[in-house]
Amino acid sequence: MKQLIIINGPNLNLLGKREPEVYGTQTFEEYLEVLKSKFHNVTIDYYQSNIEGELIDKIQEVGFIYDGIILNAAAYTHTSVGIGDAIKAIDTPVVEVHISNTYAREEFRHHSYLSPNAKGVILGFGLKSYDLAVESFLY
Ligand code: CA2
Repeated sequence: MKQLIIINGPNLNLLGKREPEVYGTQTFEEYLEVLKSKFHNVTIDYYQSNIEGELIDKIQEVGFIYDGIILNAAAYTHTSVGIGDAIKAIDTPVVEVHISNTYAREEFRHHSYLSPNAKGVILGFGLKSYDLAVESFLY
């Protein structure tokens, strides 16, 4: 059985609780249950942190064991050389995910320090971006 992990960055713990017009009304925990039942032939673990170093620690911890990492580093996407370096340093492929279409938003969201080291990038499909990322690891 493939072992995947979803790693979410800062403020994504507020999903479903704030800014529903941008990020929707479902909490990530609710969505995760639906996702897990859809892909019952895959193990999907979940980790969220608001702290850059904790995200890097988790990437290093799973990055030589898991089959895939689905990473939404949220605002750190646009600022973190450290998370970009961590993705480069590990063996496990990383698919970068965003809920919103970052290219349709402010200019500062158009650049990612992660994308050059990611296997691929999926963005703009709401929470369905995560479904598509899981699927990308199945074939
Ligand atoms: O679209 C995405 O998934 C983002 O990674 C979300 C980040 C943003 O900084 C990126 O540019 C794009 C922000 C996550 C904040 O999540 C919230 C959720 C609910 C309420 C407030 C913030």
